[in-house]
Amino acid sequence: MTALSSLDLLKDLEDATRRAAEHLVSLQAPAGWWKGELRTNVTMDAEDLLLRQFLGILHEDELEQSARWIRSQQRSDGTWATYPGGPGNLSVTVEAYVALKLAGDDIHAPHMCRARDFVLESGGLEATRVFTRIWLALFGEWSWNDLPAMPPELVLLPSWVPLNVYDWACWARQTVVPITVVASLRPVRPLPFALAELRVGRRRRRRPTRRGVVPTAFSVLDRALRMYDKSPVKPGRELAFRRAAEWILARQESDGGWGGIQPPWVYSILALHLLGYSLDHPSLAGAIVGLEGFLVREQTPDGPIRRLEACQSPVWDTCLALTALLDAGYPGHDPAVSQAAEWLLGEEIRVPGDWTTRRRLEPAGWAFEFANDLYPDVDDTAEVVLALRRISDDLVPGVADSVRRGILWTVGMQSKDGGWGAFDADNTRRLIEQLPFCDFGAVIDPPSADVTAHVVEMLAACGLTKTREARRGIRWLLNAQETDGSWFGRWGANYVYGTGAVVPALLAAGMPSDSLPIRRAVRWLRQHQNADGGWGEDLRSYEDPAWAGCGASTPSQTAWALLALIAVDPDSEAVGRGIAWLVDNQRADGGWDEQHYTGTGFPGDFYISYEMYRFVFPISALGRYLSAVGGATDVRKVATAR
Ligand code: R04
Repeated sequence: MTALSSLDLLKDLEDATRRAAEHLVSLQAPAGWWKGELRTNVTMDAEDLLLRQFLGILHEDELEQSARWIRSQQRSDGTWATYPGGPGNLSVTVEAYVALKLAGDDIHAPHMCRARDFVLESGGLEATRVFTRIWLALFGEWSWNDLPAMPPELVLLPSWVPLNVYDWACWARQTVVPITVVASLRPVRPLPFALAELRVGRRRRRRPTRRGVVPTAFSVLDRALRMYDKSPVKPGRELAFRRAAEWILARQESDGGWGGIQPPWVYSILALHLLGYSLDHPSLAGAIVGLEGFLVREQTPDGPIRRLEACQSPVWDTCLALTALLDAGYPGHDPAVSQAAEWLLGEEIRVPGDWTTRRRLEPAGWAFEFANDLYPDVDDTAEVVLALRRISDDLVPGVADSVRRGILWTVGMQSKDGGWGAFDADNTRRLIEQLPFCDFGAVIDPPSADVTAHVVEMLAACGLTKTREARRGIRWLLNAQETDGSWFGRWGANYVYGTGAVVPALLAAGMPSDSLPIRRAVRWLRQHQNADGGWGEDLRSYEDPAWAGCGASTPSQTAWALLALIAVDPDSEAVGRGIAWLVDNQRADGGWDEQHYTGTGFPGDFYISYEMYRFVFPISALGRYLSAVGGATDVRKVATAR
């Protein structure tokens, strides 16, 4: 007997699923896409103000509205964090403090004193990350001499030389090229104030000093490069600047940005400006105007606020929403479904990008954002194919061809070890991580369990389980299972995300549900089900193993665990309690609330809240559960309960 065997409960469940799907459809844009807000942390807003201040284009109302948002995100202990409920973060707090000081906040006001106390207690400006100190250097509050060497000649290295830009993850590559230009031009434009009150007067290492051959060699190299920087004659530097400018300009996208993400966008603007491009130059003007598209504006009782998205997720949100509606039984001819499919077809990428450095393939696939044609990614492509393959080519002509091209591209992007990274193949050279410059975030893009699982699930769904590529992917996944039975989540939090991705993939690929890897994974998931029936995993799990699988229940994480357990045994008691959690925590309008961030940008350093996760994954879980237990096959037809 399951918790939901009675007819009444089944009806409630069908009703909940229908209301959730209708709520999701109500959020669809007329053009067919979905896009939830992507939230990160206030460094986005602080850096936006600092960029505008540096360029001399900061308007009073922008300053006031961003400052209002930044103030609203400060916690009672005076700190800002990289995610709600997370520990105070020194670099985020310093950037927020500087932005508020720029907005005119009195440094003797209680909120500024509390922030400053935390900064000083945590090692002051001297202990912030390299990116923060670059911003300070731009305003003369940090010496360019006291930053790691970042020579622009980097862009001249051919792709077989270690440390060349194609050894860097695409997001780091697009950030580091413009930064080398900025850091070698060493501009200083003083703020109307100093930041002496944030200094402790001595350097404290952020990370323990690294020992060994490579760190020693790199610190020697760093010193040599800094001496070169000081020498009056630098042959090659002009060529490097020219090449860097060409490299940057060639990668500007139609929305005016770079890679669809804030850091390359902001540093490319700075680099072009410092290389002498005027703010009216079409590239620069387009870049600055384009940033407006990433602004979220909101009216609050305290007045209007503006905040900046680090990135926008329309393709990702749309393929997940499409899958959710299909899981709830929406047919291909439903307008919400067909419009989403048609929009996705139009987003297919048919031009080569930086991924061609490592793989010669016919251009295909999908990127995450509206405009990021040079960086399609494997994760989006796998999820788009998983959704589109369920749409008949008669209904949406062209689907079959796009799906076929997407599969070929994805298969071609497999890394040598059998797994898949997000944006590149074989982007695994750990050497870069040891550079003194690299003290923040992931700088390489090696295969991960979550991306590899999505690809394996896609190959299985397309009948390609028996291919050599799929078999190697499966073997990679089995190898990556943790000793406790879970899988690590690179792009979602955390082991619940990884395990929730891998289990359905392995089952789709024919792994028996009573095989050892699946039984171990199921046991791990059951062990981490909360007493309330849901699942949650705090982002602290990335730094403290005690938090693995533990945290307050959230809709998206509950759904991830359920997607795995439903695929194994929909009649289990754990599934019944998880489904009940989703139903009990649904809002009257059919949606769910989610305070916690459940997306991962960089483990340990950068986290993301995807607004749509709380809506799409519960619908998939409810829909798949319904069809597994013999409920409605098309929830649109379910009558309103009671
Ligand atoms: C959820 C899985 C789909 N896919 C994840 C891709 C997400 C988009 O990729 C990125 C988003 C990012 N944001 N910010 C950064 C970033 C990088 C991504 C970022 C980049 C450089 C620096 C700091 C932040 F790759 Br420095 C929002 C696989």
